[in-house]
Amino acid sequence: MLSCGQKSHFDTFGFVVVRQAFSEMEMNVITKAFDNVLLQDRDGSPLSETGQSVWAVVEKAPDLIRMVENDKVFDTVKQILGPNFIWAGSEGNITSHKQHYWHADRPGDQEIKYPRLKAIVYLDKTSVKRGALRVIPGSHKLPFHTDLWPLQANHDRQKKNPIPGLGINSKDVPSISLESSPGDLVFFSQSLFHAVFDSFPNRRYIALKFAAEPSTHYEIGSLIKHSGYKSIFEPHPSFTSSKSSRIHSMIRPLREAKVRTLLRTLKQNTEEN
Ligand SMILES: O=C(O)CCC(=O)C(=O)O
Repeated sequence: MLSCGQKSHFDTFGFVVVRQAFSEMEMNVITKAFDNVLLQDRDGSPLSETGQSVWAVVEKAPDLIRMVENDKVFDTVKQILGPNFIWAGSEGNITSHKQHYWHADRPGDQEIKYPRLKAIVYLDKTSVKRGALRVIPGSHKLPFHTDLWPLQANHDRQKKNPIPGLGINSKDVPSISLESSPGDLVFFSQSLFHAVFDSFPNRRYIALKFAAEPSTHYEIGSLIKHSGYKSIFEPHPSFTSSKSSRIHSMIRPLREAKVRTLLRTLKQNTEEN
């Protein structure tokens, strides 16, 4: 559970860090499960120089699924997104790049209206000088979000320094670094601008993604656009066969959204014919 102060911090600045949400013992279990899933995914081969990304990493290991059911994750997400929040997938990453330029995961003023949340657990220590996630506080809100559009354009296309339209280098953009030790949980709005600089090889992290219950066709469309129809509407068998009421509560609204989408398509097709 977030305190009132932490919740206000999230609402105002777009992120909150829960320190030592997981104990050392829990982190040992999580790290071992993560390493196993990624090793299996590359068929036991050595890690490539370009790192590795695995979608639905959490869904592939019971020890990782337990993270999502944990109060520190589940209750916090519920506080931020509301009781009917949905599961929007997970990623396991071992990064090799030195930097990841400024971007919002769900950029644009329309996207801001639909709350989506990322929770990251870094499995290796990061610091200001060594690969910590940087964020621009308050950039999940309008009009600041659109004022920062040159950052998104630079991420999507040129990757230039200085940044066209802002005239400063990426590393000099005013921001704060969210240093992290294993066990910390970093929550941030997917509309928030974030970046990584001075990273190191084999930096490992697990990202859990959540969204408020979709209530409009735009929101359903956005989920499909960003996550893919299959990964949104066809949850992993480990989730559909789970005995956990928490896991089911996160995928149930998706089933309802899928039915609404199919009915709408059917109606459109009928009207066209
Ligand atoms: O590499 C990281 O720490 C965060 C990656 C990132 O930018 C993202 O998850 O969108």
